[in-house]
Amino acid sequence: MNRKKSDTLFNKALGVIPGGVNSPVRACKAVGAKPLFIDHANGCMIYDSDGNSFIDYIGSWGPMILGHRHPSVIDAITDVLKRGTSFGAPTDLEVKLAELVIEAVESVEMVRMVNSGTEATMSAIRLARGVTGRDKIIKFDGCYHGHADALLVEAGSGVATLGIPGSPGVPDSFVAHTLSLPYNDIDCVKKIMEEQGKKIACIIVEPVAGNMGLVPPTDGFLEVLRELTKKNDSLLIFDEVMTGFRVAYGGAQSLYGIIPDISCFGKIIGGGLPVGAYGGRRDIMEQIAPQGSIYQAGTLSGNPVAMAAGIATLEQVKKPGFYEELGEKSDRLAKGFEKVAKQADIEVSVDRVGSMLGLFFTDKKVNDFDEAKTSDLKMFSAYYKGMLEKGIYLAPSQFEALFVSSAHTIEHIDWTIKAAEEVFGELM
Ligand code: KE4
Repeated sequence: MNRKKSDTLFNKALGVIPGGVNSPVRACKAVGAKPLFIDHANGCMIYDSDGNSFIDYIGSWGPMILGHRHPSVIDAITDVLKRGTSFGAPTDLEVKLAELVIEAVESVEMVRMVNSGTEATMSAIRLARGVTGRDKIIKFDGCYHGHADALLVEAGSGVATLGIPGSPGVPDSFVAHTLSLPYNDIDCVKKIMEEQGKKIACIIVEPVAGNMGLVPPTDGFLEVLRELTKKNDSLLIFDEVMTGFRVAYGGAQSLYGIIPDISCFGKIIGGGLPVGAYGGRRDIMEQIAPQGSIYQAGTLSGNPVAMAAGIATLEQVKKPGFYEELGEKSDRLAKGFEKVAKQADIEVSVDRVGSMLGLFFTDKKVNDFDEAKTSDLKMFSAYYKGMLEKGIYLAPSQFEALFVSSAHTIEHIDWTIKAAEEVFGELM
């Protein structure tokens, strides 16, 4: 594959941006590759600076559930630009997006817009600590909630990808109150909550983990978190930055029938522009400044251009049948991967929740981070590179998920399965 322009751009980028990228996982270090520089995208296709084209399963790491440049999103952005780009004052658009989120997610009675998933979870943690007057928090190994200091403990995604234990620059005192437990380990959570429950401000969890690869919750796990937080007057925070409006219109909480106290959102609600949000019960959210005393702020929070993109996106995904059709395509892909791997006698564990897919090179079901880390990372790298050569753009890390959009057609799905069949054949 000709990648001359990407390599030239990467060399330039390396001189002016740390690692040549503005987010670590994009550097493709984990798979021993260099990043392609993207020129443009349309629908489910992405085109690099050398004119190579790919079927895109990263989708900007989740936001592009409609595919790239969906006409309704582009129109909405174009229209709002006639009004301006940022006022630092309330607009009708942020009220509209808030109403859409509240209408979609049963547990959310009020919502605050921020500019990233990191801001959303960081603010949710501060809110939980402020409301409960407690300091300790529980997260789970392999879950990634953004790069706020208190949450960079045993994190997934880029932290796991790069094998960074936590991160230098985070004082021990900043994570002294953070307990990280094995995901899906009900007995461990029960034990810790029995011992320390009354000191725990909140449990924050990815209801479907997407940052250690895709790891769904095992039966009863989320229910136990809900029960134990209620029993101890702790708050349950669902980090739905990735799963929100991805796995269902009401998020993972609607799939599993759990009502968390606070939910975090991002990605899809911004339609490709920088948006995060956190929301929940009115009595909790009313404690956020300026209504309450728990502080959180942001110059560009509720930015009208970003709100317009988010509104246009949610108005599309709420249409009847959207998630059913997306699920059918995603199921076809998951089953296709399993079939061609089996034909090539390659051990893979494929999982799917909605249009989030995961593929581990292992013969066992992956239920937590330790198990995810035992999968064959070398095999993953070879698979990643092989698929890229065949025009399939996958996340350059075993510890990420794969996203199907409504712009992917059956032909794109079948083309991808064919590519996997060839790659698995070559791998053997
Ligand atoms: P951002 O600050 O990157 O918008 O969101 C942080 C975040 C919070 N919670 C969950 C469940 C997330 O998945 C994320 C961010 N996801 C990663 C991909 N796994 C973003 C990609 C990147 O870091 O470049």
